[in-house]
Amino acid sequence: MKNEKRLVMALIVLIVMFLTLLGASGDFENATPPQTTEEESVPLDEDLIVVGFSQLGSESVWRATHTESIQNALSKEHGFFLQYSNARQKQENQIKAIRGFISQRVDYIVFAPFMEEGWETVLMEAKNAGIPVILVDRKIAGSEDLYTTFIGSDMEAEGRKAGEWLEAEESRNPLNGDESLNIVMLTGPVGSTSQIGRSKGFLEVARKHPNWKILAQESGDFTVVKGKETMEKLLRQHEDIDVVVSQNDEMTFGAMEAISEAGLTTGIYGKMKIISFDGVKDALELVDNGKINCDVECNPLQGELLAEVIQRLEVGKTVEKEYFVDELVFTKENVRDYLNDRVY
Ligand code: GZL
Repeated sequence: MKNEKRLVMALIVLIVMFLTLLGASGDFENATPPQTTEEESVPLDEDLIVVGFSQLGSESVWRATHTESIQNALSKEHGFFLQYSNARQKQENQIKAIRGFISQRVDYIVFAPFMEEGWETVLMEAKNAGIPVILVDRKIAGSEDLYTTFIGSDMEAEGRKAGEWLEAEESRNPLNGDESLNIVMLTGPVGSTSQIGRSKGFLEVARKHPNWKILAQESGDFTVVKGKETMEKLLRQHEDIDVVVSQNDEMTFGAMEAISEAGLTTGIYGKMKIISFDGVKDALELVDNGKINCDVECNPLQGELLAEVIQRLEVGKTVEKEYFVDELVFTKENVRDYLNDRVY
């Protein structure tokens, strides 16, 4: 079966190359294989497992680490041929890449869905082509039959952890009387699993505290620039913000710039408490120096687990429907135990 696949793939590549050399007119843009990190054709080596990987973008240190983790684990040395495509945070680019993988009859399709909605049609095409689909990092809405397994974070649990930290913090430093705790949330792109899960988890805890006032929930697109812009806007709209819940470290860096430029302070000894997500090294250093109060880890190192799961599928073993990576909560009390080992 795999030899047939290889021959078909090799034929596709040869036809495209031949027509390109002939200077054929017409739009082969959609026919050519998706962007790969190298321009080599798909291998004829029947032992390599061919994986098409559509990564949603390269918007954060977290995302770059996630990509690198998968590229390192699914290397030729480990028995894989990885076709990598960067969708630059556009769902239509992911759908195009997945169709490209289907036309090349890869062995597996792996993708980190930018948004939860909108995948039914293309994943039905993959299913009809008999190509297993594995989700990494984020989930999709719709039927679980559309994918074989999910490897990533429990985003709702991450949101709950953030709320539980704030509960504990408030019990350590109770507010005067019925004073309200004014909270703003910088979210990821609305409709992404990270935004949906983290918001849901945090708000579940917040609903137990009538004095917690959620003043605003606005997307900062998971980027430094947009995080700063959004925080500048919130500072203009709200005078007395006590807590900033920022759904990734990149937005936190931008928000802290805006807060500092407004002449305000953050952290253990500051005006505003900062709760962040991801736990990249630069953020953990800010936890260590007291500028960020709490950082809820989101673990991007998913490549090795992905490789293990694919190897299980290769020999016909069953796999779980979802695999959650291990994650911690970092505060000044424990961050020193992890800071030196943080490589991203
Ligand atoms: C979380 C991941 C998020 C990170 C951000 O699993 O989807 O996307 O928290 C990244 O840093 O941009």
